[in-house]
Amino acid sequence: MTTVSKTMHGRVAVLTVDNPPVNALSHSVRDGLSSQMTALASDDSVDAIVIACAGRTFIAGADIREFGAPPKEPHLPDVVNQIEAMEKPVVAAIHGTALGGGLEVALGCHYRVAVESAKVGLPEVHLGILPGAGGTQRLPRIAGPANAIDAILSGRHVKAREALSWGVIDEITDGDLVEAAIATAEKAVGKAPRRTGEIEIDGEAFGPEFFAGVRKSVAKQTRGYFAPERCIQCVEAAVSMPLAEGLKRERELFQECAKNPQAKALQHMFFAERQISRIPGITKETPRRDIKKVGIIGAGTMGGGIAMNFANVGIPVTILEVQQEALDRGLDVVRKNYERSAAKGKLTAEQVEGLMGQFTGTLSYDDLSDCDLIIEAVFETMEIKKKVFTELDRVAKPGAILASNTSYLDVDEIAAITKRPEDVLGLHFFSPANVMRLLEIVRAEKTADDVLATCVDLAKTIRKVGVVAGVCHGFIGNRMLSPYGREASLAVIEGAKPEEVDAALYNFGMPMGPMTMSDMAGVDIGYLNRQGMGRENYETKAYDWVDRLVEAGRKGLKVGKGIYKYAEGDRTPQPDPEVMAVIEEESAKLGIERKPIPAEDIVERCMMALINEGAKILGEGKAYRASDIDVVYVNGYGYPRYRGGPMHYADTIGLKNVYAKIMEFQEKFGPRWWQPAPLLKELAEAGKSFADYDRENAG
Ligand code: 3H9
Repeated sequence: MTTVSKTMHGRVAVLTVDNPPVNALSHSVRDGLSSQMTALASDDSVDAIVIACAGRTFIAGADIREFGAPPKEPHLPDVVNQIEAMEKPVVAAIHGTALGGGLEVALGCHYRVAVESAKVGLPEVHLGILPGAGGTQRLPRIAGPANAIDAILSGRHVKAREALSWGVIDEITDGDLVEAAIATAEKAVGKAPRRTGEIEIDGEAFGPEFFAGVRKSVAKQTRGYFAPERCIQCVEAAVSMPLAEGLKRERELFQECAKNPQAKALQHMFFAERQISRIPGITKETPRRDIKKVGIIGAGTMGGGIAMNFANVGIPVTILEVQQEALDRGLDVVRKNYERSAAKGKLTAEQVEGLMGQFTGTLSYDDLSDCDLIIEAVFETMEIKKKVFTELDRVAKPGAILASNTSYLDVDEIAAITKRPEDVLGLHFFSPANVMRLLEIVRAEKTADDVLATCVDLAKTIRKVGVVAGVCHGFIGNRMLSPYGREASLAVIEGAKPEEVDAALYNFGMPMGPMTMSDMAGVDIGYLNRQGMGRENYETKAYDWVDRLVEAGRKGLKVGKGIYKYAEGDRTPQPDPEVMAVIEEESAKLGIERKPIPAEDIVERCMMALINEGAKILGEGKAYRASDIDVVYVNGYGYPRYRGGPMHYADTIGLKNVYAKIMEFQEKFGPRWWQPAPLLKELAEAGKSFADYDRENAG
């Protein structure tokens, strides 16, 4: 298939790349560009060349689907070098996004013309690699090392105006893009070639201190990641070496990144996040309902946060509370959140007022009668939820979608209280709801397809990562959190200190350990949950020590002490000998001889517990794909993205080994909590992976 075609416009050849959906640099595109360049170089009827793209975007990068396959010539770095070396002017005509290899091709061109809405960027770092076709050498030359390092490390999409100010774009046109590019090409004919790679960098200001500063500024957000440090080294090379040597260094470092397992994990996440909206039974043709107005029940932290998501995208919200005071307080918190953004320069005072103008407060259910979607975010008991849904059933207009933000409760039972269970589903937001990207969309037994389809689309509209889950206790995320927390807590009673457990999991890559997380969420929440469960339904050994702390008033960070203690106004957890005394007493009571537990053992137990529960969820059909579970854990629980989520991590260990480990734990710790998921056993015995399972069940 020809993906690069040529048309003549006077003496300018326009090459059009047409490789849907995003004009990725698949082999045929590289080959097409390269052979066209070779032919055009010696074609006397051609004075100049324009590279443009058909469809929605300029080239969005290398073809990620080709990664891992044996590379085929021509290689992209050679194609870019070939374009740059042309004696005839070459102009890139950019619309949509010129990303990764796409920007590298554009930087190989001698001029770049763009439309106002275009964006450019080098997002390779998000895929665990680095710009490997000269991007790390050419961008610092044209935009300066500081702008380049910002773009390469953040991977952000830089707007055309900003790129113009960096010199990356030469001209923004509001007319016809290709015509503007042709005009630029014609003007350049006869002038000396203008090659990005020949620009000299004034290295004076970019010595070791500059790079030390860069490393320091990104240390926190890049902790554990392999590629960012290599990106920095590439830009160091750009500053200190001639182009050819810099390109060689870039190649070596690119290969190092590509070989690192993180690249595979991050690329898995890229595709996993694009799979989530593929839902069995839902197609493009499935009707959608119009969501023009949203109602929220509850103006607490959760309700307010949820409401902000809709206001942010211009959907008006009515918030309901039982008392005026609570309503005022809730709206005030929302305002303060926006004002904080304004103080950081992210919003203007006018925008804050505009956003607040999207909110209407009410104390009456009747005011929700014109809402297309109503989400309740009230106290987490079935009794209260049922009361709310009975009211909603009374006031909501026909066709309104009714959603519960429950984190654990049975959505089928909630739906059954209404006369319209087909309109009911769960929309489980994560706290803080205006910040966290994850949204679990809980498909109840009777949820109508158009309700589900509407909410899957809506998740994208409000910029969430919406993953569909089935009804079960805790859905995907919280259900998996439970055995993870149990193993962490058992490690403490068996001999590890809370800070050792936290350090082990933090070093694995979690943003914080489970003990710190408990303190932050409030240790009393788990306590209350257990009180409601009955001692026979959970592992008392794991939690009696925690419950003693709660009973002694240690409810967590909010009261300045929990599993850790906290200095006034300081959120840093500090180990507390009083807590250790309680733990040691509880261990003694249980007849446990406390022994140190190596960090790897702590991590292994917690991870195996997560994976096994994930496999149960998958086997029961409560998640459609193993990769959906990965998306939940990475976006909702801070699981290190560079490990690709717990299910991908399991694949990297090998399911045979995972299964063997779980059987070993069964032997060692007893069968009560260590029953391998039937699906895990089946896959392990068949020598398959979760990725195989996803592939085989994709349809
Ligand atoms: C690179 O360039 C390396 C070089 O430096 C060096 C090499 C030596 N390849 O996101 P969407 C698919 S690394 C293959 O839903 P949007 C995507 O899977 C690359 N496929 O659309 C989806 O397929 P499906 C650096 C790709 O409008 C469909 O296109 N570039 C690629 O929301 C639509 O995608 C990047 O990292 C690709 N490169 O957003 C850019 N990109 O329909 C990655 C997309 O079957 N891409 N697909 O699910 C993006 O950021 C967004 O896709 C983009 C469009 C902003 C372009």
